[in-house]
Amino acid sequence: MDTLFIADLHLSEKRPEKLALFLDLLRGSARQSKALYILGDLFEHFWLGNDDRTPPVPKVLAGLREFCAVGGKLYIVRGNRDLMLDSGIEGLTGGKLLPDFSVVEISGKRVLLCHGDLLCSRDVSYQLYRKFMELAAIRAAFRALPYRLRSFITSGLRPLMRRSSQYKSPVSIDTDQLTIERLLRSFGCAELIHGHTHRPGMHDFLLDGQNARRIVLGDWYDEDSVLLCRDGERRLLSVAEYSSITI
Ligand SMILES: [Mn+2]
Repeated sequence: MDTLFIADLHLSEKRPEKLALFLDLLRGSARQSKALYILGDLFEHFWLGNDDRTPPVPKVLAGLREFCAVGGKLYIVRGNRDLMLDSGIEGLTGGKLLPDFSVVEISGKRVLLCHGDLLCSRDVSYQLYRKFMELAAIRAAFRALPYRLRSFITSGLRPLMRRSSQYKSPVSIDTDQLTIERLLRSFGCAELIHGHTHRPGMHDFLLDGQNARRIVLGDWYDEDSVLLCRDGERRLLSVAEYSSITI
């Protein structure tokens, strides 16, 4: 049976076609899968908390709830846009929130999953920002703010981060191979699936003399990338391609 992976959907009312495509996927071909994994950055905006009702959040939550209610297995990993996600998302969707690094077994193989931002270890300022946002006191303080203030703060974060990344070299914001190898070793995996960089691809390399593979999911801005895992097979497909082979 198929296991599906998606990431970086960046769903927004500004791209109604991608929103509709995702809701169709949940109502249609994704139901044929054993499990659906969303590896972060489901929404374009920063997640405000469990009371986040920024459009298209209500529609998307309803779609995920329906998917789970009919027996779909949903797993969510936090991305940099959904750093404020917590276990409350489980009650809102019926899915399960996974740790930032999680190991799943696919056809007997241990596969490491993550969003991908933590692999970009050379981006020191981002990693510092992320550590700061993870502090329990900061998270509690953010949650305690009124909804409108949280919305105001996070809408200011985006242009700020865009501006700061303009001054970073492409190498410094890409994934770091040594970090990847260290993580694969420590989790006892030879395969990694992640998103975040928006550069879909499959990268084969040797890890301590053994074949290893890193699969990068694409985003849903211009494309709509789905990774299909069927037994030992891995295919990066568009939603239309995936749907056509599940019929
Ligand atoms: Mn990301």
